[in-house]
Amino acid sequence: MTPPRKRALITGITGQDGSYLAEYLVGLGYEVHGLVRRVALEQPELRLGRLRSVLSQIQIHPANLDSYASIFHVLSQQRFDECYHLAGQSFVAESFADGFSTMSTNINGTHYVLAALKELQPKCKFYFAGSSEMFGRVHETPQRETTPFQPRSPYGISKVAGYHLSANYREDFGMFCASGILFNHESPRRSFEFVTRKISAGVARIKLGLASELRLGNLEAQRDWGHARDYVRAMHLILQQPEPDDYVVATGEAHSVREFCELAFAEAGLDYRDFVKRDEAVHRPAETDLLIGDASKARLVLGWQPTVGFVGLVKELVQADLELLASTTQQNPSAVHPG
Ligand code: F7E
Repeated sequence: MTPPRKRALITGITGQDGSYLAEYLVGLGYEVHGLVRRVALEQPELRLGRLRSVLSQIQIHPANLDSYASIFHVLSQQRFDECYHLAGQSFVAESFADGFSTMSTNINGTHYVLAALKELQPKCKFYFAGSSEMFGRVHETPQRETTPFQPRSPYGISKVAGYHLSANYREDFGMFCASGILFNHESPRRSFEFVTRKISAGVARIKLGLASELRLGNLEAQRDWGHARDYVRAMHLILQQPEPDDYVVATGEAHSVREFCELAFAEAGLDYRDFVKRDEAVHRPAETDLLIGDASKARLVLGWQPTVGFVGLVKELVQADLELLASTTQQNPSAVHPG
C-alpha cells in the first residue's frame, strides 16, 4: 500500500521562496497548501503570478498574519505534517522606515502560528525562516550556528525574536521547531526593491533604451548570495531530520554590490561605470558587518550544498530580465518595467 501523501502548509507561499518551495514539494508528491492574504485572491494574476506553474495543484487559504483567529481557523480545518513559516516583512530598508509594522507582523505572526499549532497540531513540524541579518554586527567571520546574534535593524531584531520563539516552543512544549539561518538568496522571482533584482532589471532597461542610469546605495556592501531554488531544498531537509535543530544555509562566498554590477552590466555588453550613480537616499542608517556563512553543519548533517555560484546567479537574473522586458515591451510598447 502506498503511504499517504504528506501535507505541507506554507505561509508566504506567494513570495520568491514560497513559490519555489511549493514547486519543490509538489514535485516530491506533497499535498501543498498555502496561506495568502485575502487581497491576493482579488488580484490572482498579479499576486499569485509566481505560483503559475503549480496553482492548479495546490490549495490556497485566506489568512492574515496579524490575525490569530484567521490562522487558528485554517489550522482547525486540516491536519498538516509540516509547516513552513516564510511570511513576513522581509525588506530590511523598510524596517528602518517603519520598525513597528515589521516587528508586529514578523514577531506576532510567528507567535500566532506557533501558538495555534501548539493548540491544534503539536505534532506538525515547524520551519522558521531565520536570517543572516540576525548576526548584524558580527562576532566572528564566517558566521555559524553558534555565533552570537547582534542584529542591526528592526528586521534583524524581529528575526532574532522569531528564532527564540521557535526554540522556546521546541524546548518548553516538545514541538519539532527548527530554524534555517539563511543568507541572501536571489532569483528572477526576487522583488524589484532588493539590490540584485534592482540591478538586473536596471541593466535590462538600460540595454533596451528605456533608462540611462541606475541609482544605487552602498556599492561596497558585501553579501553571501545564493540561489533561492537551492535554499528551499535546505528548508525541506531541515524538517526531515530525526531531531529539530538550527542550520546556517549559505554559499560561504561574499561579493560586493559593485562586483554584482560589474558582472551584470558585462552580461549585457555594458560597462557599469557608465550608468551606475550613487544615491545617498538609498543608504541605510546602519549596515551589517561582513556577512559570510559557514554552512558546514548543513553540508555534513543535511547533505546540502548549493548548485548555483555567484557568476551563474548574476547571469540568470540578467538574462531573465532581458527576456521579460523584451517580451513586455513587444506586447505593450508603452509599458514601463517596475523597479
Ligand atoms: O541589500 C546594499 C544594501 O536589500 C543588500 C533580505 O532577503 O537578505 C535580504 O536583505 C545590500 C545591502 O538585501 C542598494 O545596503 C546598495 O547592504 O538586497 P538587499 P538585504 O538587506 O541583505 C537577508 C538575508 C534577509 O533576510 C532579507 O529578508 O545591498 N545596497 N544599493 C542596496 N540595497 C537595495 N535594496 N537597494 C539599493 O539601491
